[in-house]
Amino acid sequence: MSERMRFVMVGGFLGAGKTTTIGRLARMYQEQGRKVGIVTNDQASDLVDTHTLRSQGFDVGEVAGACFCCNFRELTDTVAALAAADRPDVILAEPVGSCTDLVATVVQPLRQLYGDRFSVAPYGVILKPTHGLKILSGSGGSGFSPKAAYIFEKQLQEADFVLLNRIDELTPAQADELQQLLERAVPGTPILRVSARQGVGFEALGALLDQQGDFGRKILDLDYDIYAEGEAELGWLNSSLRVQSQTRFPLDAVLLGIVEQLRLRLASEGAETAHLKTIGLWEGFYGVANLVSSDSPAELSLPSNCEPLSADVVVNARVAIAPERLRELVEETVRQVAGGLGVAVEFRQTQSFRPGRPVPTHRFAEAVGG
Ligand SMILES: Nc1nc2c(ncn2[C@@H]2O[C@H](COP(=O)(O)OP(=O)(O)OP(=O)(O)O)[C@@H](O)[C@H]2O)c(=O)[nH]1
Ligand SMILES: [Mg+2]
Repeated sequence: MSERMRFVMVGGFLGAGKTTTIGRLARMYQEQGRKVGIVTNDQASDLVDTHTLRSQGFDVGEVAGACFCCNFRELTDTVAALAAADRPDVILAEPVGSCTDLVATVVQPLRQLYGDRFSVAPYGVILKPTHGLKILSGSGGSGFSPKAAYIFEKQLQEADFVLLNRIDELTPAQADELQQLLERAVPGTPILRVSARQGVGFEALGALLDQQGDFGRKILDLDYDIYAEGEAELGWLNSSLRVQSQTRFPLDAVLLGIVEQLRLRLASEGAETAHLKTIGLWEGFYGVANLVSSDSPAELSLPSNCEPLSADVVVNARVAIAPERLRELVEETVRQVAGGLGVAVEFRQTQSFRPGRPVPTHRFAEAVGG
């Protein structure tokens, strides 16, 4: 057992593929005989990602209610709780997808305050092709305002390396175009093409993450006013509910139906989706449906293939729309989809809001090495 835990944080915009990447990395580390703990993060409680990763059998701690940078203490407490239960060799951490400045507010504080406990891996950021193409080409029409696009670009600028994800669905020409845009946006930053879904490029990713050296030092020059305003343009919603019926119903149809119907409603309001995801859970079965932009299809990314009498469902939505409107649309859609399948809905808890201004616990303007 090495004396320090390896801390691997994987960043990237909302819906870029962080949770998928972390799940795959966790399996890879386990196959190498390394014990893994995962930390998820959100501005609110009821996280689809925590359920998704726990359902895969991983030990997951959750920092809910504020991002890692603004609740740094809870990040280290959550890691300590994982370590007390069954000390991991590797901690995989997923920050909120609208967060940036993570090198100054998480990587450097871990190095400078907790260097005895953690050895921090190079910081990789995932590029989301759908919005990346529009934002990096400057062609406009990403569906997000320039302030939200600013966050997207800043996230890439602090990366030690960038992962060009979803190459399974990009043509070679599209991948080349994105690579060129990235080379212009973040010159000198290594770029690795991956498919988190299929595992393409993960051996190379593992090697990048295992590197020792002078990483995690790219402290951003960041305008916190623009950052805060960009983040606040997103409507945020986390909702947990229960669905049940007298007769068995296809859980996947509920999940996909919710995402597909919301896709149509949000499109008719001209509201760009950053990530809309829903998980359904029933007795060890689970299914997940997602939408990652207005111009991609709703997708059942993990089918549950089950027909229960009841299930717990969690919906997380991050959309450029007023949070009150987002809540109405989600509630109407869930009732409509469930009703169409003869399923009753009980909403348990819903939080919807605009993220508040980020106020980091620590911000180190001077970097130290690994
Ligand atoms: N085709 C394809 N889909 C992918 C790939 N990686 C992720 N996805 C899908 O993209 C969607 C978003 O993936 P997540 O891993 O949940 O993204 P995330 O960055 O964790 O999202 P947030 O936590 O909401 O910021 C899901 O439907 C995934 O199945 C990939 O390599 N190829
Ligand atoms: Mg995630």
